[in-house]
Amino acid sequence: MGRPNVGKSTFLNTVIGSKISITTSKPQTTRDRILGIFDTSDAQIIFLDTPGIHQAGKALNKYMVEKALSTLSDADIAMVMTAPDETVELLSEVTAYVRTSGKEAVLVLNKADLLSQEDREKRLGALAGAGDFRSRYAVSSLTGEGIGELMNGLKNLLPEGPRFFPEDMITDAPLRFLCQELIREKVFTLTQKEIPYAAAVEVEEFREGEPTYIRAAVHVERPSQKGIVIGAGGKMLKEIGKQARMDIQRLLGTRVFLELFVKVTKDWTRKPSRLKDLGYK
Ligand SMILES: Nc1nc2c(ncn2[C@@H]2O[C@H](COP(=O)(O)OP(=O)(O)OP(=O)(O)O)[C@@H](O)[C@H]2O)c(=O)[nH]1
Ligand SMILES: [Mg+2]
Repeated sequence: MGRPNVGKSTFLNTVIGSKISITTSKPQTTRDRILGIFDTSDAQIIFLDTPGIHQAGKALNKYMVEKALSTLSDADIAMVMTAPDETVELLSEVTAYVRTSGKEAVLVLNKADLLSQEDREKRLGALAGAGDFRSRYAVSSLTGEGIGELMNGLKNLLPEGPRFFPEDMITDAPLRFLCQELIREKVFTLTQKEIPYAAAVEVEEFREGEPTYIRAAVHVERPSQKGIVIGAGGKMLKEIGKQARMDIQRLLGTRVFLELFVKVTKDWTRKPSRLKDLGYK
């Protein structure tokens, strides 16, 4: 759990050792719960990545925050993630929900690589004032620093029980969903202003093979946005497709033929029924 952009999804990918959750430098990237399975000889820890907690106006944003909260209610421990530039006030928006849930919480200051050793302790000490934490850690999801210590701490807090998933499984997300997210990641990074927040991706056809054939639609809210996503002479859509295809090939281990379209689904971020149609349910 945490505010947008603190590095929750980057952390998940680092711990799992594979890109299962998309990450960008823009806030509100993650829109769903993404499950990652960490498995070692003596423990299996299921990490649940969530959308960042924020003040939600539109139906899509409400969906995201509700997703984060319903995921919290499924968890044994709330791992509250923060970053050096956060304040106690911002973090309190997250810890208020954690308190209501009654879950045990640990505080994780991510992006510790941006701070000196001395400043890490100071920031952790100050931010810990936002909640009631069993323990606190400073980590870097980019360098991996501090993550071993955190994992040991989590192991000690978790209840004993059998493995929930097979040892070699890393996520419960279907390939189709992962491909859709990789395409969305490219839309998010390559477009600007309101476009990333007005876009959803829907895989319409997925035929595994050599090459794997994927046809996907990028949904935007208005005709003017469609033009931007396509770009002059189709340049933008081509670049989105090129970058997504490379990531999808890596994921699937096959060559990929990716066909992308742009569709206008008027005001989909504001209409709960449209959200459902686009897979946010
Ligand atoms: N320096 C540094 N940057 C990081 C670290 N972890 C993540 N980042 C960067 O922070 C940005 C946000 O990362 P995400 O993993 O997408 O953040 P998030 O918390 O999942 O964001 P939302 O999905 O929007 O809630 C990206 O540009 C990452 O590269 C870290 O440990 N150190
Ligand atoms: Mg994320």
